Amino acid sequence: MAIDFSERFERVLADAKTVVVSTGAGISAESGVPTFRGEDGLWKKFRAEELATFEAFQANPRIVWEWYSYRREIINKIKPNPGHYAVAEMAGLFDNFHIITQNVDGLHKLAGSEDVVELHGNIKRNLCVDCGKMNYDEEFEAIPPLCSCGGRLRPDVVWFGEMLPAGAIERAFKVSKSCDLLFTVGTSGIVQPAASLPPTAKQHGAFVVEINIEPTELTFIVDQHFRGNSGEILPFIVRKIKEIRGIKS
Ligand code: BV8
Ligand code: ZN
Repeated sequence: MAIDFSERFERVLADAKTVVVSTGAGISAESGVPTFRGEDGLWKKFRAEELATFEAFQANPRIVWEWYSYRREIINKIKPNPGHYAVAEMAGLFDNFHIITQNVDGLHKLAGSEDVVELHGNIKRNLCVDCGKMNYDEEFEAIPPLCSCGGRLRPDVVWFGEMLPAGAIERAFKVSKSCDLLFTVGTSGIVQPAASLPPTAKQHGAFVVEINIEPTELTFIVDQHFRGNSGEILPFIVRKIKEIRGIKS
């Protein structure tokens, strides 16, 4: 694969101290996780408003749970792809490195990334809507499952109209404002407030790189857009960083 690095990008790769990687569903696409808006996008079969909202859960807990069980089944069978591993390796190449993800599939951690900011929660965790206790069961007798307190369990993900975990979004904006380089990978840049991270980094002087198979809502603000699969481009960029910094593989 040949991708051209602008001179400025090469200089940024050489000098950057603080780097942020912000990922969306596209980085997991090559692992077999359906994205939300692509050809096989989840939203194609289901509408977000119908399913990923607390109101939908209240009105149709069974349908919402069946949708999440369907996604959990897919996610439990798949593995990280070279893009996730490249991001995990990148962490060791810079002084300060932060991974922020909109994904709820846990694949960054599975690929070895320790410190992952999960803006929208994690599909493998369940939460009791009554007592707030976390539950990590995978199998349940009844759908929707109940907590030991009798309360209803919900997936521990952030639904539309819900606040993001306070610490997570604060940290995401803090590092986006102070980084030298931000990669936005595999996200259509539609869902807020996650979609504001790349523009925020740009406004604060960072070099912003987009990796996507098509242009997005963010393409017009980035400094460099790489068109293609993140599973191919990210390992290529890691090799380039090592070459520029004289790091042996
Ligand atoms: C909040 C968890 C406030 C659940 C998710 C009008 C204007 C602006 C904002 C709003 C508005 N109306 C409502 C809002 C707010 C709303 C929002 O942004 N709506 C959108 C639809 C406009 N946001 C919220 O509600 C958020 N909360 O704002 O609270 C508040 C304030 C006060 C008090 C109370 C509340 C909460 C949003 C979180 C929703 N939860 N997920 C679950 O997963 O089930 S969102 C879910 O969809 C994902 O987490 C992710 O964030 C989003 C999907 O986006 P992407 O990850 O970008 O995926 P997508 O499929 O779109 O794109 C994939 C990309 O990958 C594509 O570009 C494709 O080309 C690319 N790709 C594919 N393959 C590859 C690839 N790239 C590289 N390589 C490949 N191989
Ligand atoms: Zn409970």
